[in-house]
Amino acid sequence: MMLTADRVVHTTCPYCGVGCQVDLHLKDGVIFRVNGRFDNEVNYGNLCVKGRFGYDYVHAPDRLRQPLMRASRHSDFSPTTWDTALNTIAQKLRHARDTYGSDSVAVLVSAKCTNEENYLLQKLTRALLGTNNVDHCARLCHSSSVAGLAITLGSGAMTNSISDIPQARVLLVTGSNTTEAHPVIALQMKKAIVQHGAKLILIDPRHIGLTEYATLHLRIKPGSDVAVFNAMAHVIIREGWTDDAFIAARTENFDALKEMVRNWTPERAAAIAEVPAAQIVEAARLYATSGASAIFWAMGITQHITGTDNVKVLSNLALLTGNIGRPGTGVNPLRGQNNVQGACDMGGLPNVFPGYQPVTSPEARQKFAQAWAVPQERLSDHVGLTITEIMDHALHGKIKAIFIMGENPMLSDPNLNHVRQALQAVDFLAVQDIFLNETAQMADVVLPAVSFAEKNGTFTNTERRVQLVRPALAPPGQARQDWEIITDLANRLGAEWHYNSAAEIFAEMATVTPQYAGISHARLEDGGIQWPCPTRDHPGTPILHTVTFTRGKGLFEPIDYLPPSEGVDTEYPYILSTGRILFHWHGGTLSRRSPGLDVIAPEAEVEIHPSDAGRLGIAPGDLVRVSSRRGEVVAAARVTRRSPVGTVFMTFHYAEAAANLLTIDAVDPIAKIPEYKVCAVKVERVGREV
Ligand SMILES: Nc1nc2c(c(=O)[nH]1)N[C@H]1C(S)=C(S)[C@@H](COP(=O)(O)OP(=O)(O)OC[C@H]3O[C@@H](n4cnc5c(=O)[nH]c(N)nc54)[C@H](O)[C@@H]3O)O[C@H]1N2
Ligand SMILES: Nc1nc2c(c(=O)[nH]1)N[C@H]1C(S)=C(S)[C@@H](COP(=O)(O)OP(=O)(O)OC[C@H]3O[C@@H](n4cnc5c(=O)[nH]c(N)nc54)[C@H](O)[C@@H]3O)O[C@H]1N2
Ligand code: SF4
Ligand SMILES: [Mo]
Repeated sequence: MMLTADRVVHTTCPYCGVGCQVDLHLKDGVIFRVNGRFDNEVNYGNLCVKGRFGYDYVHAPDRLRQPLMRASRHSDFSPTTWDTALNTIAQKLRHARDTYGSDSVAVLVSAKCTNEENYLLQKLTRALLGTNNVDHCARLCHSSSVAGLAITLGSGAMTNSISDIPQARVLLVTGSNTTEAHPVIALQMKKAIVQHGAKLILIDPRHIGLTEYATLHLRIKPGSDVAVFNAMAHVIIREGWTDDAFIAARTENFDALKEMVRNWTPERAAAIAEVPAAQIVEAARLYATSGASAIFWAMGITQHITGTDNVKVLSNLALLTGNIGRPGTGVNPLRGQNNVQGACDMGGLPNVFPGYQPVTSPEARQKFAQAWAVPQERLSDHVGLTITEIMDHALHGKIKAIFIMGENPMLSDPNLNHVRQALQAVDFLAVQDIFLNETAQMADVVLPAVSFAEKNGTFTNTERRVQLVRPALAPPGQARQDWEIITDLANRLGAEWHYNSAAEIFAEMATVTPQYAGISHARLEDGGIQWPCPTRDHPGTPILHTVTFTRGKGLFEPIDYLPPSEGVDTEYPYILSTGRILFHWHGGTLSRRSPGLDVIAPEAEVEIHPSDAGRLGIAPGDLVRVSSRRGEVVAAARVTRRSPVGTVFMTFHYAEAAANLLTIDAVDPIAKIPEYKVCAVKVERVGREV
């Protein structure tokens, strides 16, 4: 029987940075069907399995419905009133600020929350707590893309649009398992290849979905990217495949790059990356000579101690060949969370106000002090701490209180035993979430917020497109809008904020954020707009850097190769690589509460190559213990050629076999992103699954 909907609500998918437009079909207050919308240039009617079947979490019986508090970390949570919960948080934050100084407090904003919510929470942190200790999961994700591209081009976002992908002649996809992590973008890639004859160069250690579509797949050793891309630059210069007019007109520092890559022969890189030199030459030829080549990357590039370096060497390739600023080209970091682009744009980072205006700039501080009606001395003039630094400082007693909105470091940060100690060490931890996630379970106070389906606001997708989120349901129990909670807390910290709606918050944000200046909720009713959008009549910007770069000239950065922080040895002889599968989302808080998804991938697996499995006496389905210098987990063996010999792969989707107990907290020196993609482990068979 076909159900007829009481109501259909047009909104934005809450999972990934593609930002698919969906219609939620509601019957008796339940989302019973979800369709992709055709009236946009993001998903053209398509959705992936999460966007179509991943919504049960909204109706989950264990949604947070009332504020929770406990007397001590050893006692159980009890329900409390909003008044008591918010007064307690305000009192504890004020106490830490006034006793130990503003920089003893840290706040995590949320890439799952709206622009409006993130704008308000960073404003609270800066204007009322007086610290720049505000960060979020972008640190763990594309901080190296933002840092690397800010240096080479002047701005760190995806340069081109999703709709532009079929115009590329060559796609260079590296460190992105696009079919599983950005499935609807992968459809555009397949369209370019299958319908328009584009060629795909895939550079990735693992055999992934896109391998079937690749002209060339370089299965490089994890962590060898700089060597490979330097060698491609070497070949491009040696063979005269450079775009000399572009280099002369639009770039600087070419001679230094030329000098650096002179000795990076394909043979030298081949020895490090363990791929044939001829493949590197062929990749360079295809990329440089197509006329329109676009680069796409994600975590395989960014999550290394050389993450920023990896991004810079990719940027070098685009600048060498003039593959930027035109349709079908560009440097395209595929952003992960639904609103991680927006959370960065809103200043949810320790070094910048909204719109990437540096906290160290006196002019910027003056501007924001005026806009926020606070004395300029209140706004801290130094860069705050990153997530990874916040945890270190907590452990050493320098961070006393942490407020976390919509993030789950107890599953997503590296080296979880260290994170647990850090969160246990703080005097006060408050969490604002829609579930009692692993981090909330350690908190003193937990505030119930509402999900995307119960709220109004905007998300900014990976191609910088700002899109509306519209409410379909009433909040469960006493749960409140994230922006209302933040406003209420701000007022208990001494502010006098009077916001009546998300649209009003957006309007204030747009006055201080140049990229968003021309956008309003009213304009977005007709469809998303890509920033920069400086004025009310500006149509938005589908391609960045068409005439000049944000920094003026594009900067070549000569970079040398460095190996990963932890090499394998006789005790820990395998490389552990971690990442994602199609059906689950990060720590599983949302996707594992959606039976339609969980039933397909119910348990943690360790991908291991048949020759390694054979040597270790492991059969498919056996339980294996994976251990590193930091911890151990037990999961089922999946014997497969997907991962190369010597590398095992795990997802971090399963709390009961949390991969981040194993990962290393070594970070990139500039972006401070952890090296999730390489650490050393040992693997042992522990028995047979029952
Ligand atoms: N289903 C699903 N989709 C998601 C998410 C999710 O949890 N589940 N999360 C979202 C988020 S926040 C993000 S950031 C994105 C991430 O999207 P991806 O980065 O595509 O996801 P990962 O699984 O981390 O895949 C990284 C890829 O890098 C490769 N790789 C590993 N090491 C190296 C290396 O040293 N060099 C190179 N060149 N490649 C390497 C891996 O083999 C893998 O193919 O996905 C988003 N989409
Ligand atoms: N080993 C390993 N670890 C990794 C990675 C990896 O590749 N390997 N990738 C890293 C990357 S790229 C990322 S982005 C991080 C992701 O790390 P997290 O951001 O910590 O992961 P999520 O599980 O998405 O957490 C989101 C939280 O937001 C809550 N939430 C959802 N909607 C709302 C809302 O509307 N309001 C509020 N208040 N809360 C809400 C959810 O319940 C959940 O608790 O993980 C990182 N960790
Ligand atoms: S591709 Fe991303 S935005 Fe689109 S339906 Fe899937 S999870 Fe949602
Ligand atoms: Mo991410």
